Amino acid sequence: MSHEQTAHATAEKYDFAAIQEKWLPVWDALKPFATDDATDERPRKYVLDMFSYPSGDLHMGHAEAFGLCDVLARYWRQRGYNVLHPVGWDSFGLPAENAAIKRGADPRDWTYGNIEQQKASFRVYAPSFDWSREIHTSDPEYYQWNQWLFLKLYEKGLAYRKASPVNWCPNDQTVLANEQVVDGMCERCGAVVTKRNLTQWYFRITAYADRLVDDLTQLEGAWPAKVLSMQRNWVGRSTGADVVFGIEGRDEPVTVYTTRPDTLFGVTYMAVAPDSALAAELAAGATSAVQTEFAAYLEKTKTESDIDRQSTDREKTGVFLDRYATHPLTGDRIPIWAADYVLADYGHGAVMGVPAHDQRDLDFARALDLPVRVVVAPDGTLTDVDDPAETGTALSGDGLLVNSGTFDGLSKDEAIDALTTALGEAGAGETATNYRLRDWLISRQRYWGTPIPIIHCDSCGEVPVPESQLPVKLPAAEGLDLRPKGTSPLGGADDWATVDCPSCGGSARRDSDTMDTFVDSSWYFLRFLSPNSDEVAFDVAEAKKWAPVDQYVGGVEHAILHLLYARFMTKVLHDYGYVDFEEPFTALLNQGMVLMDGQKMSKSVGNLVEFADQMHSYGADALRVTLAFAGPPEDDIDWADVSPTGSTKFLARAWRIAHDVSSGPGIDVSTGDTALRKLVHHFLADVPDLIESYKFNVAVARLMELVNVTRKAIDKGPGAADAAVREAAETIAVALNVFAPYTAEDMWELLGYEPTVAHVEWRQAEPALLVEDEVTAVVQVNGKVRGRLQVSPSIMPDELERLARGDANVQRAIGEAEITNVIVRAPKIVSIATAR
Ligand code: ANZ
Ligand code: ZN
Repeated sequence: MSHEQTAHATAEKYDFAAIQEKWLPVWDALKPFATDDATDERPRKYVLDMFSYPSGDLHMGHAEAFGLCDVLARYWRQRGYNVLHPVGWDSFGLPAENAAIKRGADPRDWTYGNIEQQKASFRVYAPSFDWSREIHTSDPEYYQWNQWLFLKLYEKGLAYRKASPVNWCPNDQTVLANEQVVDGMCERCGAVVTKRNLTQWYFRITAYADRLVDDLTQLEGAWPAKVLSMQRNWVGRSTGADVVFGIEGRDEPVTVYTTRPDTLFGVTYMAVAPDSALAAELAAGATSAVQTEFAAYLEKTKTESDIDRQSTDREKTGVFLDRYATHPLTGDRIPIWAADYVLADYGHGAVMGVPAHDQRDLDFARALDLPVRVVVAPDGTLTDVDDPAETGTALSGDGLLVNSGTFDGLSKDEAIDALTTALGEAGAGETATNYRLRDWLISRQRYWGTPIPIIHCDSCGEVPVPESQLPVKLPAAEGLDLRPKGTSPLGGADDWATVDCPSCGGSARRDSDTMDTFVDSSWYFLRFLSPNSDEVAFDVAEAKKWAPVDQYVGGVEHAILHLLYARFMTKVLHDYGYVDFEEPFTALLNQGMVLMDGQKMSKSVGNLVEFADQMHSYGADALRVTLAFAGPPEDDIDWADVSPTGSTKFLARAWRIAHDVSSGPGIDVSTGDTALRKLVHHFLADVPDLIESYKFNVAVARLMELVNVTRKAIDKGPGAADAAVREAAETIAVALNVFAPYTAEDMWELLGYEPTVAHVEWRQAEPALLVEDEVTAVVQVNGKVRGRLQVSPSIMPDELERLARGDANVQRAIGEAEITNVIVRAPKIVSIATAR
């Protein structure tokens, strides 16, 4: 038997299930990731996964997100930081309610049952959570602080109620925020979304629009560029001008918003949103025939979503209102139309129609036979212009002004300034900024959410529930009709809804709406800092210590909504003086998705990979290593392309090394084999950068290399007793802790130490061991040695040639002669031939 065979035959078998069973109770007792030591002086880091929704057991998406985030949490601990890595559940929301309706159960039972299941799975998967900080948003201990926050916003006029047309899902029978309407359909159920006029609660996020855009510069480089641009686009800030048009037969003028005041001379009509107050008023002043036509058009418009109305491949329609505006500079008569492509709640709900230069306007003008007037010509002359009226393509590009009186010849940018100034002088306009962002609609007519802490009193109106009376607890679900019907189920809980007015003592009713669950998740990262406080939402001093979140990890599906709301709430809390920062998440990693056979996993497609099955077959460590090794974390992972079996083999190899090491702890490592030590110390030096730049897959590859070389050192020499082998094995155990905590812990024990390896600090690389060996490269010119260079053995040919040509002796030898040939054999020889 060879030496190699002996070693293997005597090694025990790597048994992931036994290792898991062995360490779980030890960790339960040890609570290695608790962060309750107030005297801990180490620098802090707050590492957070996006909030988990308890929709069932954990799935592969959770495995990836939580596995990768845990790499960072465990890593930073080993770098000497006091790391806060909490976990909680975003446990209010429609799915619980819908499931409860389907099964006639209480949403509570469904929700808390799922939480228990996910907790049990998390325990085994073993992210390094501080379990003592667990929170559930559906606990009154949590949601009372949503109510408190609501009152804070209310106090500042940032929470308010108004009647307006809102997105309505006829299937879920509930309102939806703009963000929850995707391509005109309900994000949750896919039903076509319609509009309803309802009185709803809003948070005035538009008051923060500028800061929500401007502060993105703080996140440049630390958040994915794509997310930054999605945030920017969602706020949709544009600048242009407000232009005031007089209206014949009306005292008040009408203001329109345009991004192109330079096209003012090209206006051939004005269009107003049919569902605006202005349209109704203008129509009311027209003939009865117009009124009838308008009324029918308005009814039709009301059934259309904003997306439909703005869709470019839809025939444009409108109703001429038989009214006229007056052009602010030329005095021309401008016909006024009602057109559904104009939205009531953007800008001023009215546009100046410039068909020659705006495609929507051109489509409208062509459909309704209105004139098209070119006022910006690419070459500054009308002669070569393709007439948009004929081509059907608007001229939206740059050019010089024509047909524009004294402004002719100006460039687009010059004209924007000049016309805005002229309008200002005429008292008919000024520079204006507009935002696509709307206020955040937060009320829902559903049961399973935070009750809005407002009481409606006939004499006093809206009365906030006094803070001392919080929480306003949800009434029991039993006996309530939870089915969606357009009014909140809470209204049916009469005992609950009927209260004395806190202000006059008279009989009053509670607001029966509940809050959008995005309110819950807009500040939860602060609750983790004082999860059990019944005095405050979060302790300001704790927030000073821990917040903002240093590293946030989650899916790109939250690139807009959740992040925008959390950023908004942070700014509100900042302005209140509760936190001293304005951005909640300093760095963001968006992990990709776990696919199967190139597709999103789903039961209906039949390609579902179950987390529980994978855990059963391979265990937590192999799963975590597989996910980390699969590729850059931002990319999607196709489960068909990865090999958990390969990961298991790697882990077994690593584990056996610890088993084979025959020296004891504390051996003088400086006596170890130099070649192996160099590899270990290069590893120690390089891997931190790899992990900090999210190159987890490369870090795992380096770990695999280290395991292979160490195995060779054991089997082929210098042997299992060499000090470098122990140093390598310990390094593997410590590094493996970030990817495969069970295997690492077991190795650590085999190496003669106490748990837990998770607390062992990353070792410093010794600079002396990082110095690369050098070799001498010879440079010949026409066969004679003219230079010698000290270079790295792994130097690339290009680099070697560059160094050779730069050498002073070599240059002297070449002189003015022309180089005819260069042969490079890296790292040893460069041979240069010249014409003589
Ligand atoms: C005239 C014009 C000429 C326009 C031109 C554009 C190009 P953004 O960039 O998205 O902010 N608009 C203004 N209010 C509107 C409303 N309520 N519904 C639909 N469209 C509206 O869009 C600003 C432009 O959208 C404005 O500039 C206006 O059309 C249109 F060559 O005015 B523009
Ligand atoms: Zn009252």
